[in-house]
Amino acid sequence: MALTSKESKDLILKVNYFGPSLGGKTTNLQWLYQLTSQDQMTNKVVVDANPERTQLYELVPMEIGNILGYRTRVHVYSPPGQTALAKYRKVALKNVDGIVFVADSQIERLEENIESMRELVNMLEDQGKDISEVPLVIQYNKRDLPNAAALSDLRAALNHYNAPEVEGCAADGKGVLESVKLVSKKILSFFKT
Ligand SMILES: Nc1nc2c(ncn2[C@@H]2O[C@H](COP(=O)(O)OP(=O)(O)OP(=O)(O)O)[C@@H](O)[C@H]2O)c(=O)[nH]1
Ligand SMILES: [Mg+2]
Repeated sequence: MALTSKESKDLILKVNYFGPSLGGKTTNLQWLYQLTSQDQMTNKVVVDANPERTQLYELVPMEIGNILGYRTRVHVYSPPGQTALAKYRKVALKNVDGIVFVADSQIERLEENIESMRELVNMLEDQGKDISEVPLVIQYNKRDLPNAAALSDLRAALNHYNAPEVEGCAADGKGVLESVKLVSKKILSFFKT
């Protein structure tokens, strides 16, 4: 969490979308970009050059209003999920305030979800953080697909942290705003205490 200056009372929350490649992180950000009206947009969005799979990261800066007297903005990052691009995920996790883990609900991707969650835990540990102390929301995405695993199975495999959960279909914008709102709320509740 960055206080840009005490005098101006600007607060910037850094939220990172994490999860296996092709799970729907960029799709979430595309919706956030669409849903954020121009006057809430604090800066130009950074869009990755590759439309298919993220190579570096995307960023959507959003203004969420005045909270506790602070002009509060959320910078939402989506790094690449491809296994080979772990170094960019690691960089994007620096000084993170909150995480939305985007799981791919498809049954055949269960292992990749687990592996991605394991990587997240380890990367946070490398920063001296315990995942259970980081504001986390788990979005079970692609609920529209016929091969989606049962929620109870996904929960048992991924949510060992009592994290709030969202059922998503990011392709249709479902669960997108709810996820970012939930994680912002969690971050701010930590801030207040
Ligand atoms: N059926 C379905 N398809 C989805 C959903 N969300 C995303 N997709 C599709 O899944 C594909 C991958 O989505 P991306 O948002 O690019 O995935 P990503 O997690 O950013 O992938 P990386 O950048 O490689 O990490 C795209 O073709 C999306 O249209 C969903 O809820 N349902
Ligand atoms: Mg992406």
